[in-house]
Formats: sequence, C-alpha cells, structure tokens
Amino acid sequence: MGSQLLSTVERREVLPECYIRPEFDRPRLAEVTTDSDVPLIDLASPDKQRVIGQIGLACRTYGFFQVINHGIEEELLEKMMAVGLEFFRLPPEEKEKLYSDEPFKKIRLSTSFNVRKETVRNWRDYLRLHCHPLEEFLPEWPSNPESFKEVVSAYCREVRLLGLRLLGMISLSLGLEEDYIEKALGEQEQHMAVNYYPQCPEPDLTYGLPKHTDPNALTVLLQDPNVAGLQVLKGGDQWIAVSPRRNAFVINLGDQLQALSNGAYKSVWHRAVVNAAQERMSVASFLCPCNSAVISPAAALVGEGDAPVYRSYTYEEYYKKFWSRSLDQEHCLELFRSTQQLQ
Ligand SMILES: O=C(O)CCC(=O)C(=O)O
Repeated sequence: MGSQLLSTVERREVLPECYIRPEFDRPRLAEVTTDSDVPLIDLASPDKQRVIGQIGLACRTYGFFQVINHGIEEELLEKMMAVGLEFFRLPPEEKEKLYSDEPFKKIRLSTSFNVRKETVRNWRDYLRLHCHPLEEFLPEWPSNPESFKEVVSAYCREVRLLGLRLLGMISLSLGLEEDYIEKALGEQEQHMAVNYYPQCPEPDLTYGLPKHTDPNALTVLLQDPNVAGLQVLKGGDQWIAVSPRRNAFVINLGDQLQALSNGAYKSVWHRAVVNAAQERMSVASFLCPCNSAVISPAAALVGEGDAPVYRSYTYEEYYKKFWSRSLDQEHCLELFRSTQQLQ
C-alpha cells in the first residue's frame, strides 16, 4: 500500500484529481494576511508574572503563541529537522515497510489525514510516533536513518519538559494552582507527527492539512525555518500566515484545554498550505491526557449557578470520536457540549 505515499514519487507536474478541493473549499491564498501582532513570548524574561499574563492573553484571544528562549538547544532542533527530512528521502521500499492507514497504530508512516474517511486527499505524508514512555516505544521506531532514534528521543525528552512547563504557566494564567492541569490530565501520553509536504504543482487547489483543531491538550510545533505554511484563523474569518522564526516553537492549545478552561481559552483553528517552489517540513509534538483522564471544566472556572460549557468525558472517548471523522467537519468539541439546563 506504499504507493499511496506522496514522497515515494518524483516531483509531479499535475495535481491528481483526488487532491482537488471543490471551489468553495480552497485556501484562497491571496486573501491570507500576515499579522505582526502574533504573540511572541520570551520564556527567559525575568518578569514571570508578565510572562504568565502574556500567555493568558494569547490563549484567550488567539489560542496560540510562539516561544523563544525556551531552553532547547538550536542544534537539536536542526538535527531533528535534518533527520526527519533524511527519513522522507529514504528509498520507497524502506518507507513502504512502515506504511499504514490504521489511525490507532502507534508507529506508522501515513499520508493525508485519515484516508479511510476522506473524500479529498491532503498533500502531506507523515510519520506518527508514540513517544512516552520512551523505553516502551523506542525499540519499534525506525532505525533508518541510523541517527533517527538518538536524535528524536533527545528531542522528545526536551519537548516534553517544555510542554509540561508551559502547562504550569497556563494553569497559573487561569488562576489555578500551577499543577492543576498536569494533575487533571494524568500521566500524559506524547505523540509526534513528522509532517512532510512535497512541492505541489497547484497549491491553490489543495491543502497540506485543512482547517482543524488539535484533539489533545497542547501542541509544540517546530516549523521549517525557511518555508512558510502554517496559517491560523483569527476572529472567525481571517486566515493569518505564521511566519517561521528560527529557534522558536509555535504552541497551539488543543481541544482539552478549551474544555478544561470552560471555553475561556481557545483551541485554535489552523491549517497547513503547500507551495509550488519548495517542499516543507514541520514536527508537531502532542501532549495528550492519559486515556482514562476524565476531562471536565475546572470547577473554579464555572460561574456560580452556571452549567459547565462541556460535559465530562474520558479522553479515550474523545480521541476515538476525533479519529472516527474526517477533518472537514465541525469542531469535535461541539459534540461534547453540556446539555445540562441552567437552574
Ligand atoms: O505543518 C504545520 O505547520 C501544521 C501541522 C499540524 O497542524 C498538525 O500536525 O496537526
């Protein structure tokens, strides 16, 4: 089934039919703007209260922000990107061994988003890995390229620490105890998607990934420093391009933080577009509640006499629902709105 991958074929001159979006659902690249106010947070700033305030504002208004001076060596970020690219340049036979379209497989090379559910494909291949606890998954990870396991495991460890540190700050920014979110989410899983978007002959007609929110708690995204492609939705109708910034991470809030904050913080709608000139890569690391964690709005964030915005559910229930759908549907969290009546 490896023939479904994009990265096994040499450069294409024509976009195959199955990737062409209907007229009303195209990226309209000419209407996308750049926004100089995209929140940029310096984690090394000595004024911690100010940083927490900036994080709170970014989560409330945008649902995402970029961080700099995050403490992870630039060299490790470069190695992560380089080994990812090397992986996608392996001969087709090597990649076909890992190909799967089974969404719950813990280590798989796949394409598009969920080919079992989609009517139109996305211009993306991705390597999906479970990463925590590392010792459990590492033996099954690709051992070609040779340095893959070493580089990617070092990267995963560092990103986990950063993610947990950010969750502490997000908790504080909501007026909760620093460890509230970490405790509420249980021993979190960590997944990674190494995304590869080949050069595309007709980028106006398709997506790398269409508009979606992330089903997890927090996403730490490393963008290709040289090629733009990530866009986020601002104010419900304006797509803004997030210019790549060397040695920075983009932090996306996922659906679970929207639920836990009782809707105060936004799980950001975002998408990846492709381009005719260059291939692009990104590495998304997802912190995910443990499957049995019961997600519900923090009691302190539900007004007295108000019903919580979302009902309680286990993360396992949510995750299954998310992957049973295609990305082209309403926000998955809408299916978990509370039906409780106000008193
Ligand atoms: O490639 C990007 O910039 C976005 C990736 C993404 O949204 C994802 O992996 O869920």
